Amino acid sequence: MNKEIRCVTIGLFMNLCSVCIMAQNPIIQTCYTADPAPMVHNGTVYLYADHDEDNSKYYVMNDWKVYSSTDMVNWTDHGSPLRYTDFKWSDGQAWASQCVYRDGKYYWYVCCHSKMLNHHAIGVAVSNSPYGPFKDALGKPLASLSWADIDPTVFIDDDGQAYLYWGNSGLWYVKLNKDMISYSGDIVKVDVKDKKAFAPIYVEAPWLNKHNGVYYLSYAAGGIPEHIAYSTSNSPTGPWKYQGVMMPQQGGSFTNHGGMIDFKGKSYFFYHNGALPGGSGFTRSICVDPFTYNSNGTISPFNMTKEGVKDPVGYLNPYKRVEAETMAWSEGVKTAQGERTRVYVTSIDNGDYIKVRSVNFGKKEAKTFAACVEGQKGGIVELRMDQRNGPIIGTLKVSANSQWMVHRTLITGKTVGIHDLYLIFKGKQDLFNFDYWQFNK
Ligand code: FUB
Repeated sequence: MNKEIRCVTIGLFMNLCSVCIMAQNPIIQTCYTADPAPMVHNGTVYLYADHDEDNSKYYVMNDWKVYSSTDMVNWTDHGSPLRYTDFKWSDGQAWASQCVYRDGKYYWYVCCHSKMLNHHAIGVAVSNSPYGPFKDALGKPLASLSWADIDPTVFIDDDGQAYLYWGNSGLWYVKLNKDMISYSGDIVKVDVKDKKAFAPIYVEAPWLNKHNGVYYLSYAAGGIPEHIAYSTSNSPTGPWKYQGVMMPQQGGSFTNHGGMIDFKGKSYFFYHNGALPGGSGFTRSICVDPFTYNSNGTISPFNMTKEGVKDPVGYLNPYKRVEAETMAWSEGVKTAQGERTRVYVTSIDNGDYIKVRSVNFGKKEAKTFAACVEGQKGGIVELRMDQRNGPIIGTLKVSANSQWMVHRTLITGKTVGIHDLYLIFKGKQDLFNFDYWQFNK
């Protein structure tokens, strides 16, 4: 997000501080993100996201981003391992996507604009790691019927059959082969005008998932501005039954785009809105809220919230290397990607801060704090417990113009137990770049 917009809004933000103390939404504050596609794999939630460039007045979207969390409150930025330029057939508009895991590989289905066709098409990139690098698997689009080919969603059923759904103003699906990069059978057009099956106006953003044996197809509906509606079925290909509105239109973005997961015994709905300062329909931000399925399988409508996920489903271990770009909330800072450090925190000025939640310091007091930083003008990291103005447990000095190196300081305050940790930056402007940190007992 644009730092100037942030500074203008900071006064207002401070006044709202009692409200925002527990603000958890939007979950990414370092840039604008949209069209969330969460993936649960091996105890981690990976979040594949679109990226709206700062100050955009239209869809200015060049790359896709990856984040991860194991506790649903702290999110680590893994940078942008895929850009539209990785698809030689594309000349821009890196729109909605979804990544799925199968047999040791990660398949990232995207939509972007095709030079040759002069409309969007669906492509697929593959990697051995959820963080990439990803490579265009085909060198051409996987599906390219018309301008409506956007918003791919992929679901693998318990019997191993994978389904690719997509479409704006219309909805199509096809059965993917086991290789996940080809399909068999006809592309089927779904009758979204069937009032018993779908919301009065199906628009886009389909998401297919299964919970307790029921298939849920959620989608953006109602024209613009959009709300999220859903339909259910006892089969991944319908017939569908329209069940109503899941999330009403709200939040300052004329689009919405959802993704549903179950993780560690709870259900979560990811969506986007325009809630960050400077936010709009073209500078969107991803949020997540927990929700519950009713005992009859329906979902009662729920609103977007600022609080987001109140209860973490895990703890952060401060005695292992923690990437500085792991945060529950931040103000002022941005992230960047470099060769040596991959992703790091940058654009750090006086008063900026990072909050990390649910940090488990254990039963013994921490003794030292170490951070890998690269000094620009130099400054201080104040370590505060539980609140922005909570007790200081240590202060780390970073000298100006220093190369990437590990700086250490003694911990002088009490740490035992589970705490929220605030890393508060003091100095002037452009203090340092920040790669990772770790406490020692
Ligand atoms: O992000 C670009 C487009 O906006 C997506 O493809 C749609 O779902 C809408 O969110």
